[in-house]
Amino acid sequence: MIQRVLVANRGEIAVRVIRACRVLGIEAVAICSDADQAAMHVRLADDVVHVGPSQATHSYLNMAAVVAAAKISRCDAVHPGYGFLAENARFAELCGEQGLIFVGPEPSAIRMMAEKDTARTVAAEANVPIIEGTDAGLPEELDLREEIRRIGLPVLIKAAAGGGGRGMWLVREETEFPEAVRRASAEAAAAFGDGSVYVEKYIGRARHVEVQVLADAHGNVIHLGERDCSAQRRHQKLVEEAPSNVVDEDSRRRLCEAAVRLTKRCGYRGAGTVEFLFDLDSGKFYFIEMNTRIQVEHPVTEMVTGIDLVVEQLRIASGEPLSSRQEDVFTSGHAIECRINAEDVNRDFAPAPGLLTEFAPPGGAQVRCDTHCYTGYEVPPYYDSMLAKVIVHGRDRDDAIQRMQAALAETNVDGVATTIDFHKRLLASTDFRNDSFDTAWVEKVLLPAIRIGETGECNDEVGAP
Ligand code: MV4
Repeated sequence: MIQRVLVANRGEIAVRVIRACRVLGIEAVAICSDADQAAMHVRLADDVVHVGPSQATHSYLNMAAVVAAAKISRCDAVHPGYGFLAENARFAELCGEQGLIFVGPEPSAIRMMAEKDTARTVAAEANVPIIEGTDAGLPEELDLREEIRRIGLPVLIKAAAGGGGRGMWLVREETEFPEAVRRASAEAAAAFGDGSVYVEKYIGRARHVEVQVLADAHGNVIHLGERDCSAQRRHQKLVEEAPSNVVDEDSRRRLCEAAVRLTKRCGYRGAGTVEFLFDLDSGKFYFIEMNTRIQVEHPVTEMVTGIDLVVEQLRIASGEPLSSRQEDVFTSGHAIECRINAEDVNRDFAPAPGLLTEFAPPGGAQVRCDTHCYTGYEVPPYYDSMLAKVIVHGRDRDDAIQRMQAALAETNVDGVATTIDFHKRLLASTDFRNDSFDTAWVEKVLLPAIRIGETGECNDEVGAP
């Protein structure tokens, strides 16, 4: 078993990983930058190593400093959390070279899924539905006119090195197409150092549905059901839930089995997430990406399955078999997570760092709050603006919504602007309550309605019940 873990992250996920270490009797060593010396993850850890100045590029993203911190503090493993170095194949490799266990998949699997065109090919090989489209290449290699006639407009041009919504271009007219591919390729080359692009049919009305998977080092792969993360703004998720009530039983089974096939095909180990678009017009689902890390929204899956995903990650990395077989995994009820960010919704969600003069998280039955914040904590301007995740579990979706409303009503954060009021509006809206929205809804419907509400031109309850 792993004895001592370097937690190569900060904020709530560092706290989350330290807690999982405690459960397993593993020692946890924190890293910190200048700005984080009084941070919660530093206080909770058994030991701490300072890795550099406040700017993440010089501290949490400094691979040599992070690996050195693990060696100096006599750790035998490194947990990367999410963000920062979590999906950096070179970092995973470096850990291995230094005799450290990287809590995550092999560098080869990280790489395979980071290249979106390769991921698409591997998915197709695993008989996982992919969106009608082309292989990747440079503009001159793509036989454009024929491909586009086959696929049908509109199409999305995607950068092979993109992902998470970066490097995508929508094309509606055939005449725009050749020039759009050249421009997309040039921009991809500038942004990612790789000009390869591929083309997919554009799915206009969809939900973002993703499947949580776990794979151990003994060839066992299971899924823990799906999450729905369709409430997003500019590819930043705001609310996530489990399960997705728009997916019927038959689609759910095929979706989850497809995720397991892809996981096996890429030789995966650890916790991972297979993302799909669920086309609301056809009722079909299609693979889009695989995330090779623990995700922000993992707690909704924990709430409905009762499985501690970070404990599972550490057990898998220690060479232990999965603690559950597929036939022993059951989901019950419905879970919702709201991300509470220090952002000013009225200023286009601009980050709002500063002193938390009050931080009162919610509590009570079936309420969980994952956070690193406390009253008197100063939110630094250098990192992600997420303060807390409020997660509730209810007997069904309506019950979960009610519990989330109660939880947010008692949450009190003062000193900085937060997204709490935004979440209250979202939970009160008819569209959300009816589960009748898509991935564009927050930007196209909810936020415009909230903005008009603020100038007094419209009732501030969006589609009031
Ligand atoms: C798409 C799409 C429509 N058609 N691909 C965005 C992030 C990346 N993972 C893939 N994304 C999309 N790919 C085709 N062929 C629409 C999106 C998309 C999206 C996907 C999931 C959640 C939110 C989204 C918001 C805008 C666009």
